[in-house]
Amino acid sequence: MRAYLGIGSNLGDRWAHLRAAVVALAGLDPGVVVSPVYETAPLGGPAGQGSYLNCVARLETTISPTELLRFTQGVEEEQGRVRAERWGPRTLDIDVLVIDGFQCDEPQLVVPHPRMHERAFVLAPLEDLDPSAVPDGWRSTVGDQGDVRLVGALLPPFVAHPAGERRRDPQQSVATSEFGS
Ligand code: A4P
Ligand code: MG
Repeated sequence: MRAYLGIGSNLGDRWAHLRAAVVALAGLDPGVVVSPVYETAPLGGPAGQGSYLNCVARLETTISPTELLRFTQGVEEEQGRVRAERWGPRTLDIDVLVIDGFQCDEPQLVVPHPRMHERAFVLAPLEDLDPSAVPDGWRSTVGDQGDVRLVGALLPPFVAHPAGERRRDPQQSVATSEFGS
């Protein structure tokens, strides 16, 4: 199945947390594709929390939606995610936005993500990645895009293995390929 994931961080080394998320997702699909990265004003949560870095990833996987959620929650925990309060600052948040051909409305998994249509920090990178994934009219409902600023990009954390197999290379950190503030 093809899944779109929203990735956000507003605590600690935000670039490192996004990078770790993409490296982990690449373990599921070496062909994972990632949008540019946006710096975005926090929506909701406690006053005074820092701005977010947000991006969107697209991947193909054979695991189920529930297994994908469990996987992304494990990645959040690996990055030191602490769930103190809803919409509070977080090292890493990975939301399941859309899964092609799949809908679900269970407490633990609502897909498509019920708030994505009103969030420029989701729709701007999603449209960069795949305009066809944004239903007609959604962008116009977001209104002012001023709280969303393009700041950089993560490049794929993979190198071709000599035997032709693609695998993770810890020496080839995506940090070397990033730009942004
Ligand atoms: N859950 C249900 N559906 C999903 C889904 N599609 N993807 C459940 C992921 N999780 C889903 O999530 C709470 C519960 O939602 C989980 O138990 C899961 O089973 P959480 O990650 O523990 O808590 P949360 O993220 O604080 O809550 P929530 O409601 O998911 O918040 P949102 O809607 O993700 O908003 N501002 C900016 N600028 N950028 C951001 O990225 N993110 C949020 C979080 C708020 N403000 C933001 C940003
Ligand atoms: Mg979340």
